[in-house]
Amino acid sequence: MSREPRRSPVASDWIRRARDVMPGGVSSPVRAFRSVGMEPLFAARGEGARIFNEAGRGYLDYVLSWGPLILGHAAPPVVEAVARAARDGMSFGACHAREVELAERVAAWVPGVEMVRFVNSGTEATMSAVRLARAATGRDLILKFEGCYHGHADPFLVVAGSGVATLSLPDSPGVPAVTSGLTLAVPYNDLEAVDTVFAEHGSRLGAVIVEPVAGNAGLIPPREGFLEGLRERCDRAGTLLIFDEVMTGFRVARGGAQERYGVGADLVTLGKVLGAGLPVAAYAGRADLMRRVAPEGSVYQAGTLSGNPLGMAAGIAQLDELERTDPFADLERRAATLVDGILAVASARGLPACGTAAGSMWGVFFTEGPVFDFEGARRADPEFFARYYRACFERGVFFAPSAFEAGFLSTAHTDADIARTLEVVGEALDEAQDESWDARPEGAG
Ligand code: KE4
Repeated sequence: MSREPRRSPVASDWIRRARDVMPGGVSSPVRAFRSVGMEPLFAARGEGARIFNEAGRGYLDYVLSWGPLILGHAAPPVVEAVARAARDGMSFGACHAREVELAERVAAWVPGVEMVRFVNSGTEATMSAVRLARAATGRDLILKFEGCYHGHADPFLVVAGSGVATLSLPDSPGVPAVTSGLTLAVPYNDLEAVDTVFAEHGSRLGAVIVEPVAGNAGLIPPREGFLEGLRERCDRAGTLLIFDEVMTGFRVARGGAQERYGVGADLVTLGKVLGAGLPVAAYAGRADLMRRVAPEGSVYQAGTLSGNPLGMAAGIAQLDELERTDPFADLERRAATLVDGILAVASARGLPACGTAAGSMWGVFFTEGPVFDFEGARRADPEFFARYYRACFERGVFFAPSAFEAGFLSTAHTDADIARTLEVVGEALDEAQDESWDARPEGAG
């Protein structure tokens, strides 16, 4: 379905106008392309595996709205379901069938989930899950992992990944020390450090929250025994284990990381794929925990647009299409082909690189491997990445504009798309080795 690109001011005019009325010209920091020293992409539309700018130029898209678009842009089943739902009304502020139908699907797909509460963002999901865990245990301390990102709620902006790492921000101003002081952080994959925390604070530890596959420091998979080790330690101390599956849910396996690694969490947070591009997220888990949430229990959490009928329709359509087509094995194969191809292209040029795929999430670091934690991820040269990134973008491949993000793949990406991407990566690596080339164009914000 090709349409004439809409006539509009060139991107630089949009960027100027955006920066006049929005901080950094963006609605979310990592979209600003700052760490790669470029003017940001201004998207006009998406179609399948491609995103198009205002001038109508298409880019092979491996960001996919930071994960939600597992079927690609404007997937017909999703678009048709949302259009149908919209004709019945945009929001009810009342119970409706579609939220029940999506909650039933989540309970059927995600191991250990008996009850679900919908919210509007991953941040809401994680902050609510932590509040629930603190209420259920009567304990205030939480443990997170360096480089993991659980959204921008105060408790999580401690050595966070994603945009916080991308912009090399200190732990965010505005978060009171009394709050961040309740959050402990240790290196990802480091069970010895976890043991130290439990030894010193175990009786006060309400929750351990972890990305079961870390996707906000590049992609860092759990080492053998890491997730199992967290489960054992939480059980021994009476601490709740929260899997933040906002990114991994419905992507690293049909049932997410719990299914992929065979480790059960007490609570899981979900988002991204769950909403198919609309603002839908959820926290979920055992009934004995979830029944503590108001109005059944006293843990308060609420939301004007939670369970929004359009978001529910999008989520149902996307999950039903995944159910019908079961693309998970094929997606993992393609993601592995992409990663292996990038590593081969780097190796052929004598460049250090390591990386892997987990389902249709993937990541490559241009540094000697393996990378097990955030410190390892930060060994890669950011200026090299910025030169490489710009060269890929100029050749029509849109990766996440940060070394501290995971890549994604959709069912719309073809083998030919991946082959083309590998050609581009080779040319970009050649160009990026020319250190004389300035990665920061004039006027980059
Ligand atoms: P949101 O509040 O952005 O919907 O979700 C927060 C969140 C929670 N947990 C995990 C594991 C996440 O990856 C995220 C958000 N992911 C980032 C990208 N890595 C969102 C992109 C952005 O901030 O613009």
